Amino acid sequence: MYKKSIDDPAGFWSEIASEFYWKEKWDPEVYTGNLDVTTGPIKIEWFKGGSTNICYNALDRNIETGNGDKIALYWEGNEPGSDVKLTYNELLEKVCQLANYLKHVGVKKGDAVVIYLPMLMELPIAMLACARIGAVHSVVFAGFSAESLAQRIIDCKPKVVITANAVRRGAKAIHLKDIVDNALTESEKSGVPVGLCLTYENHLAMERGATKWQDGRDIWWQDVVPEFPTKCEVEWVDSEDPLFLLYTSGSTGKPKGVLHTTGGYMVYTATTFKYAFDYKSSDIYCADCGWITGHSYVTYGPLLNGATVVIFEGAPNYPDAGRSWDIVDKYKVTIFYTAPTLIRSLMREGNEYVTRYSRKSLRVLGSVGEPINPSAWRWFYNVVGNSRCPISDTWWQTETGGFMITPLPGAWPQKPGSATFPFFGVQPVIVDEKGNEIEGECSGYLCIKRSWPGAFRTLYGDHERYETTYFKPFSGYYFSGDGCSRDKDGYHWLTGRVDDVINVSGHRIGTAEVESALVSHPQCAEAAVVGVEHEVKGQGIYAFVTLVDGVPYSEELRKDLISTVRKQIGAFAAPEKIHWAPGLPKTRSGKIMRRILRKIASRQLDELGDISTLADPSVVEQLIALGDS
Ligand code: 6R9
Repeated sequence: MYKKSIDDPAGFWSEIASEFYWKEKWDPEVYTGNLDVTTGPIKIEWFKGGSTNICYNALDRNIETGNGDKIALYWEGNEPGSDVKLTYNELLEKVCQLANYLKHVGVKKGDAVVIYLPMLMELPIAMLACARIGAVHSVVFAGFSAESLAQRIIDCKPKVVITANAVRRGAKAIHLKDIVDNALTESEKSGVPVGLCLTYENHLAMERGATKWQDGRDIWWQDVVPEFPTKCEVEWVDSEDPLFLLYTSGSTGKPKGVLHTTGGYMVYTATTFKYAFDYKSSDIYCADCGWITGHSYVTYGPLLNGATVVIFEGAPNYPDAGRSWDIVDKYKVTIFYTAPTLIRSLMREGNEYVTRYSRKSLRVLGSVGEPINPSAWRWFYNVVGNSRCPISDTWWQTETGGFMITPLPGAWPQKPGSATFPFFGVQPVIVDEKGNEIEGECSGYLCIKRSWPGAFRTLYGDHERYETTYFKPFSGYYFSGDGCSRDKDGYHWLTGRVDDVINVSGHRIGTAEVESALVSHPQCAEAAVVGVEHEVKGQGIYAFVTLVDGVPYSEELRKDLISTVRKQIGAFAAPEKIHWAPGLPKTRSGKIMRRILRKIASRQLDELGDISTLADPSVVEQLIALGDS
């Protein structure tokens, strides 16, 4: 199949795409459009001219083939014992009600809708409702601060923001609606007023009476949505019409609005889900729902296959570190997809939390978000999977839409820590600094030759940045931003980001975003942020901070700086360490040498390398001396 996918991409993908419902077939003459990424302007198109609807394919199509009474979603609440389930029929009804409501308030094809919801059923419901009417959803992770949410609202100008009043995670309740209120005030000040904030009352976390309210703008979901009809006509959209935007971090301060379109994304997420997890119709699938994963492998990929999905609202260590395996036994989960950071944190708690549960339903395990270190891989394999479940270590990105390098369970021998081989249609290459492809055993920069159906099509409102960031660094290829090595057997080993992006517990954070949050503090003159190895989170944020002249260092100021970052970006981006820096190592042209800062942060002081090109080499000594303060 791999060979066919490379030799004849049009034939390979059109055969698969034909299994879906198309209102209008694509034009076979042009359907692969432009797979070519060797010459600009980059314009990737798949199944051009075809019209379809991803919500129809995920729900109606499965119902028509007799799966209406099958469970589509199980929801497990934060508190053990709180749960809800929805069949495909019920899910479709809920999606249609919301879709009808959105139409009623004037949302049309192509309009943006921002969704700021925690892991409730309403999150996939809201995405599918938008897709049904051709609206473009933009989900903002509910760990983002008001300022980050505002920035995203200002960029995509939604007609509606959908949120919940609060969420419980572990023992804490987080008042989401307050965050949205602040974001909406902010966006209005910047000339982007949002007229409607549809708020789901999550009464297990907070009663409606306690929620701050702005009459005229805020509407309770439960008061309006259930009044609408449970059937809603589908809006047929072109294959290349936008499906969603998802903002991700790059190496500058401004987040990038990654835009995915409909047809190719649909075919690709469904196919990757099916093969990389060896999906069978009897499977029960459970996933951790970070960011893009919540789109491709909680909502679209699984539902397009007619799968049963378990989503979990809470924290994996609540009430204790056995919660994940409790869920596995409760729902007889067969495929469990999670992140290395979670595996490492549970590993530290000891095996008893795992072995207390049977886990005998498990069949396939999956990992995503960052490189999985071999010791965590072995623990996941031996302890969680009882040495009998293959691990799909799936390498992919928000930009790629779906899995790019991944094992196919059972198809070839695994190596702990390697994502193994490319998925169908994907041609990874490793290039050196000059952009030359390197063959055989090697390491370098990971690029992809030619396009694949799930690829993103642009950065919203900034096609030039799309080309410069991804297609200019190594001419003729898509550049992933990751380092990679290939061993003598051809296996791929991802080595982490090579750009200014830090991966904290699988969350992508740009160093520039954290730096600009720090320097917004009136007493901070300059900041330089690097990633350091972290036992549980994979990487932690380490910030070098220069204060305004005359301001003394203090513990209070350190705390204040950290809380500035929490407030501006979100708690997940809080620096692990603030390192006072009277000066930063700069070249004569004023460029901060992060290479040196990385070495100081990780205490690899004998590997500082050449520091003679610095404008003032003595700052290095100073920084080392202050390192333990
Ligand atoms: C899906 C997702 C993308 C970055 C990517 C890489 C890292 C993701 C990985 C992995 C090694 C894996 N990454 N999966 N590294 N092995 N299996 O995480 O998307 O949030 O856009 O992050 O995550 O560094 O470039 P996104």
